[in-house]
Amino acid sequence: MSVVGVDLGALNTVIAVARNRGVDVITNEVSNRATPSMVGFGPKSRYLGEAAKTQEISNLKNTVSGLKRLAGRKFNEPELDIERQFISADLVEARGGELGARVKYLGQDEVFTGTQLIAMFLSKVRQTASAELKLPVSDVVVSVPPWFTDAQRRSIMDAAEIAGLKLLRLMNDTTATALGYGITKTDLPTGEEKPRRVAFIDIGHSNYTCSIVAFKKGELTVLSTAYDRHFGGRNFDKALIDHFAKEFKEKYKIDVYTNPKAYFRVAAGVEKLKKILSANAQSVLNIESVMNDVDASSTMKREELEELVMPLLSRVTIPLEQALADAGLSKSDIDAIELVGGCTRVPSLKDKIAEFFGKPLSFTLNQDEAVARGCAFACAILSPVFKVRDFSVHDIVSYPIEFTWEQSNDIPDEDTSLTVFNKNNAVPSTKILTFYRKDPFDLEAKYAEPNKLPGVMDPWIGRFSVKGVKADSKNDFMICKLKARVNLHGVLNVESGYWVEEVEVEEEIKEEGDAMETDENVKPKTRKVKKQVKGGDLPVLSTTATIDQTLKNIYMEREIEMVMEDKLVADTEDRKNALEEYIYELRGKLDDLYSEFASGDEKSRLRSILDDAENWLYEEGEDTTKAVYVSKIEELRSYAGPIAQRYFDREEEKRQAEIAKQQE
Ligand code: ATP
Ligand code: K
Ligand code: MG
Repeated sequence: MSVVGVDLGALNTVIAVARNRGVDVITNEVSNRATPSMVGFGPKSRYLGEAAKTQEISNLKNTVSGLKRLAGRKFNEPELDIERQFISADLVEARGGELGARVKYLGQDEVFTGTQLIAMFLSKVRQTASAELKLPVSDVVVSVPPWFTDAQRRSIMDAAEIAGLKLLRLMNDTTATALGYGITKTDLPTGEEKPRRVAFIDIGHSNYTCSIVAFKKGELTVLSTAYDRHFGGRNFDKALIDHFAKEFKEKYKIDVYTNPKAYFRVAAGVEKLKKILSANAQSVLNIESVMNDVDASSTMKREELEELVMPLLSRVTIPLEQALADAGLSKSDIDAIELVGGCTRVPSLKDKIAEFFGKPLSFTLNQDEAVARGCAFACAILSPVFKVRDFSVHDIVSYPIEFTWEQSNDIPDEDTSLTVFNKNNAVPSTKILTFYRKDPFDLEAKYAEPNKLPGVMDPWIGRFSVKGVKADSKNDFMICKLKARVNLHGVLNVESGYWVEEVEVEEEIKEEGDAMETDENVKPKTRKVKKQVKGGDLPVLSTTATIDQTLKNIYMEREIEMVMEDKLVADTEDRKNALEEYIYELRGKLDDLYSEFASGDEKSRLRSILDDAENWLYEEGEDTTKAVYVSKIEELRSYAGPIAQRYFDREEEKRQAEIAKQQE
C-alpha cells in the first residue's frame, strides 16, 4: 500500500510519497515535480494536468484552471466574479445551484460541477502516483487552505471519493508545512521547557496564510491562523497584465482584453517577467504577434513592478498582525519565521515580512514542496502499513460553529442556540450536547459569524434529525445526548446520538487520609448519587453539503467511463504511432538486415505496400480506431513475414554452427 500526500495548489499540484527512507516528491509523465492544476476537454477525450496546460491557449473555453477555488461554491456568490478573472472557461450554474463550468466535451455542451472537475484532476493525480510507484494508490492526505468552510472541505472529500481515493485527512496547508518541519527536528523543547514558536507563512498563486505554531517534542499545536484569500502570484500577474494592456493600447492600438488568446499570452509572458524580476533589477517582455500581427515588446524595472502591486504590498502585514493577536503573542515571542510558496520569492514581500518581525527569515523548507511533504508525513502517520515516529497535530477551527433548534413546548425558557465550537477550538474535537425531549427533533448547524466567512456565503452547515425520541413511562423527558465532532478533515458531523437514564447508585465516600487503613470491621461509608447510564441509541439523520450517495455513485461511474475513454484515445494514439514506426523500421530493414533475403521484385512490391500504408496513415487512416491500426500492423507483418523468416532461418543456422563448433 502506498502513502501519498497531495498539495492541491491553485496553480500547481505537488505529489509526495512516504517511503522507508523518507518522503520524496514524485515526477509526472513529463518529469515535472509539479503538475498544472487544470483540466481540459476535447472532441475525443479530456486533457488532464500537463496535457491541459499544453492545449490551454488553443482551447481556452474548454480549459478549467484554479480548480480548488471552485470547491463547494454556489453559483450566486458575488465573490466568484474574482475567480472569473482568472478562469477562462465559462463558470455557470450546475445542479442544485452549485458552481460549475460549461465546456464542449465529445462534441457536446456539458456542465460539470466544481466537485466533478476536481475529481477529474485528482483521478489524474492518482494515475500519476500509481504509474510512478507501480502500485495502485488509494490512501492520501490532501491539503486545503485553512479558510475552507465545511462545504468547501466536503467538496474536496467528495471529489477524492469520486476519483477512487481514500482520503485519510484533509489538512490545512500551513499545518502540513508545520508537520514536515517538526517531524524532522531532533531538538524540539521537552517537558517544562518553553515551546518553540514558529510563524509559517505561505504565499502561493492565489492566497496567503500565516499560522503560528508551538512545537514540543512529538507534537505541534496551531496557535492561530490568519489569511488573505486574495493575495498571491496571480494578483501580481493581474496587475502586470493591466499595466501592459494599457501600454499596448497606446503603443500599438490593440486591446488584449477583447481577444482571449492575446490576453492569455500576455498572462503567460508577465508570469515569466515577474519571476525574472525576483532575481534581476530589470527585464523585457516580448510577445510575438500577440494580435493583429503586432509583435509587442516592453521592459520593466523591479521598482515599477513594486509600484504596480503597492495595493497588495500594503496589505502584507495584516495577516501577520492578526495571527500574532489571535495567538496572544508579540513579535519577540516568535523564534523563527519559515517561508514557503512560490510567491515568497518576491524580494519586496520578503523585505516587508522581515521588517515586520525585525529578524531574518528562514527558508529551511523546500518552498514548492513543503506542503506536499507534510501531507505525506500525515498520511504515513495515519496509515496502518507504515511505521513512523508519532507526532501529534493539534489544529484549530477557523470559524465559530453554532447549533440551533426549535424550542420544545415543554421547556419554555430553553435557549434555542449555542455556539458549540469557538474559533480556535482544537481540531479534531468532540462535544456532547444534551437535550431534554419527548419527541424527535431537528438540529441545525451553521457558522455563527457569516461575515467572517470567505466572501458572502451561505453559513449553513447541516441539518441533523434525531429519531427515536419519546417520553418515558412517567411522561418524563428523555435525556438525549448528541456527539458533535469536528473531525480530522475539519468538517462537522453529529456522529451519533443516545439517550441516558438517571439512576441512583450507592457510592463509597472516600475519606481523606484513610487510604492506607484496612480495617475490615468498619463498613465503608456510602452516599446516594445520581448517575447517568446509557439507555440506547438514537438514530441521527444528517443532511450536509456532502453529495448524497446515489448521485456520488453516478459521478463515480461517469468518472470511470471518462477514464476509459481517455485511455482508449491514448491507446489508439499509441497504436497509430506504432504503425508509423513499423513502416519506417521495415523500410530500413529492407535496405540492410533483410536486403540479401528478398529478391528485387519482392523488395519493390513491399516498398510500394509500405508507401501505400504511409499515405493511408495521413489520409483515411489519420483518425480511425485502435482495432484498425492494430490490424494494419498485422497486415504489414504478414507481407514482410516470408522475408523475415528467411533472415531468422539464416541466423538460426549460424547459431547452430557456432554451437557445433564449440562442441568439437
Ligand atoms: P495556492 O497556494 O494559492 O493554492 P499554489 O500552491 O499553486 O497556489 P505556489 O506553487 O506556491 O502556488 O506558487 C505559485 C506562484 O508563485 C505563481 O504565481 C508563480 O508565478 C509564483 N512564483 C514562482 N516562482 C516565483 C519567483 N521566482 N518570483 C515570483 N513569483 C514566483
Ligand atoms: K503548490
Ligand atoms: Mg499552495
